[in-house]
Amino acid sequence: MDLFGNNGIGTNAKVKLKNLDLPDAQVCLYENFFSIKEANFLFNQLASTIEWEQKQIKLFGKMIAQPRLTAYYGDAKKNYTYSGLIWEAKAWTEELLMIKLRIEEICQAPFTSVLLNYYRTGEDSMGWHADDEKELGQNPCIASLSFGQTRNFHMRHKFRSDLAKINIPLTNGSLLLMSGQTQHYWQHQVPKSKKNIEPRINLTFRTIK
Ligand SMILES: O=C(O)CCC(=O)C(=O)O
Ligand SMILES: [Mn+2]
Repeated sequence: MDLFGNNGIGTNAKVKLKNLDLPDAQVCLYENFFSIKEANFLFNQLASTIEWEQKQIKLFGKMIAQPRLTAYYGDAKKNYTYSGLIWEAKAWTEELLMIKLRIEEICQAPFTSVLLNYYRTGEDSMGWHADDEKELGQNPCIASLSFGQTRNFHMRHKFRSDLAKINIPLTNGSLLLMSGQTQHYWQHQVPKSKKNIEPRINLTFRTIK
C-alpha cells in the first residue's frame, strides 16, 4: 500500500484536529489520522514484523509480567529507562520510519524513538503514569498512534481533585498529541476492559535528548 500519499491517500490534508481544552495541558486528537484501510494494513504489519516481548517488572518488591507485549525501536544509542527497565533501541523498520515521517509532517518534533504496546485482549492494560522520564526533556511532545480495537485512554490531574477524570476513546488510526506541561500535571492510563474485545497496538513516538 502507498502510505506516502502519492495516490491521494495518505496525505494529512483532510485530518480533523480536536483540541482538548484541559487546564495545565496541551492535548489534541486527530481522529482518522490514518484511514481505516491504512490503519488495518499497519496493524497487521506491526503485529507480524515487530519483535514483541513480554517483560518482567518489579512491582511492590515482586517480579511480575507486564500486562501487555512491548517493543522499543529508534535511532542507535537512544536508550530509554522505563519501569525500571533499560530499553535498547532496535533499528527502525520500514513501516515505523514511514509512520514517523507522517507524524513529523504535523508535529515539528524530530522523534528519535518509539515505544510500542500490544494489548492482546481486554485483560491487557497500562497503569496510571506520566511520561516524565528525564531523558525526554522538560516538556516532551508525545505522539501516540492507535491501531485496531478502540480502547479508553483516561487522564487525571495530579493535584486538582476538583477536576473529573477524562476519558478519550482512542480509535483505529487516531493520533493523540500530548505536549507542553501535560506530563507535569496529568497522568494517563489504559484500563482493563471486561468486554470480549479485539487486540490493539499503540505506538508512542518520543524524543530522547
Ligand atoms: O496505549 C496507550 O494509549 C498509552 C501508552 C502509554 O501511555 C505509553 O506507552 O507510555
Ligand atoms: Mn504513557
